[in-house]
Amino acid sequence: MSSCHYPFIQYNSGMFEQISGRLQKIIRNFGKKGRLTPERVREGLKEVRRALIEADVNVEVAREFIKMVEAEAIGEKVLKSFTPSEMILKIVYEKMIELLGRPEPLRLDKTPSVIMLVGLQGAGKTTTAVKLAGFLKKKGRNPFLIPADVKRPAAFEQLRDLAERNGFPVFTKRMDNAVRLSKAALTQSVLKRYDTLIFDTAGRLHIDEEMIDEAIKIKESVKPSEVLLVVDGMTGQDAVNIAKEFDQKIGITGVILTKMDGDTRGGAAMSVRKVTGKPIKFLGVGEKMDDLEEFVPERLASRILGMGDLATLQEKAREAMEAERAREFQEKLKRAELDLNDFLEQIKAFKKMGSFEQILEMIPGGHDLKKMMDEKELIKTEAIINSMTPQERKHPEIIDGSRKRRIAKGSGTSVQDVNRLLKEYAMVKKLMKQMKKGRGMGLPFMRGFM
Ligand SMILES: Nc1nc2c(ncn2[C@@H]2O[C@H](COP(=O)(O)OP(=O)(O)O)[C@@H](O)[C@H]2O)c(=O)[nH]1
Ligand SMILES: [Mg+2]
Repeated sequence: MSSCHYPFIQYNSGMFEQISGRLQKIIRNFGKKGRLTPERVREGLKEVRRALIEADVNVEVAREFIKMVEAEAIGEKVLKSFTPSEMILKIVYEKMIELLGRPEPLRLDKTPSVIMLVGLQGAGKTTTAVKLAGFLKKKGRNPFLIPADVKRPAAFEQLRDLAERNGFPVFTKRMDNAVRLSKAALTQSVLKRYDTLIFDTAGRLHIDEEMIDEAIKIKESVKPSEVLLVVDGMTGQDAVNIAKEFDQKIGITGVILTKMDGDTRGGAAMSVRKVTGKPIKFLGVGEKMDDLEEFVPERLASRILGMGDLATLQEKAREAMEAERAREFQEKLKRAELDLNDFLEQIKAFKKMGSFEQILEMIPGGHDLKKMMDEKELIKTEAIINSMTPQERKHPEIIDGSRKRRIAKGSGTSVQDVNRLLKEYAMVKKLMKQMKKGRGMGLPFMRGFM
């Protein structure tokens, strides 16, 4: 396989510009030649860590992230067809995805389901409420917007105007008590058959008791399926601290990071899941109604790294690993020293290589080999081999009738099963011999891999 120097293409401008520029440079510095020695890994990762801290990633999170990447990079099987920088890029990308956390879809489990938006003033709650209504509408739901900020008439008008401009129903009754208003809205939604309610609650410039108390009361009375914190993604660690505090005081189910289209450094996005344990659900990426994205960790990680299509890189790594494993197997075949211990291991390795199965279909005896990879067969094979003595595993030819009965009994299988396994093993052994003599079929399927 030829080297697949991965093109370092800057693909996203604006968003995460600073952090992605830094990371690209550091990763490129791992170089195109040589091996990823532990020293080289540690040296480079020190810089990655510095870049993360500069991007306002939580210090603990940065430390842990580096530890994860380091463990993998040092333990990683060196892929000969990959340059050190490609290898590091692949690992950083995968660990970044892990750090961002698995996406958790909106929970809409009741009729009506209630989504409550909380957050500080200016975070983007009202805008996000209307964006969410649009998102839900596209999913075939029938959303209803509720302005639950009774103190500020402007807040009420802002939501009503935005909702009406976009054609979404909105609760227009004015009341001076947020809890009573919430209950009234809930009643109306049942009458009008709205299936998803979005509550836009009051925010403050800072977290204060009054706001928290009101949010808790609304939460208790409307029993939301989701309490989503809307937080300005540009504020880095502040965003994370706000999330922590809201979660402790009110209890949130997820986070929406807004203003990700701006010059955000990425710290909030990279830290919030790890620090709060709460999933990122959406990203706000602009002021327009369509500027709301469902959180997809792969996409966000690619943006933070400033490179497109990292999935292709992963695919290439997977292929290279398969090829190298196949090469190892070929070496063993050449030496014709495959015993029953290796046999089991090899069948398992084969099984992991999806593409291998098609190739097996094309070689004589390959079909039987493929059958052995069946999950049930594998369990049986393993049980049978485990019931053999080490001596029997190395020299299966000593297994006679009485030994077969003992092995069958010990493994909970039948003598026929034991016979079949021995036959399959003999077949593989024969393939090996042909291979060693350098004639016969010469395992053409292997050549395809090399
Ligand atoms: N660029 C950008 N601006 C946003 C985003 N979300 C909200 N805004 C803007 O942020 C400001 C405050 O939003 P608003 O919804 O009123 O915040 P609220 O006080 O939490 O309700 C408004 O000018 C919005 O247009 C976003 O994702 N990107
Ligand atoms: Mg508002």
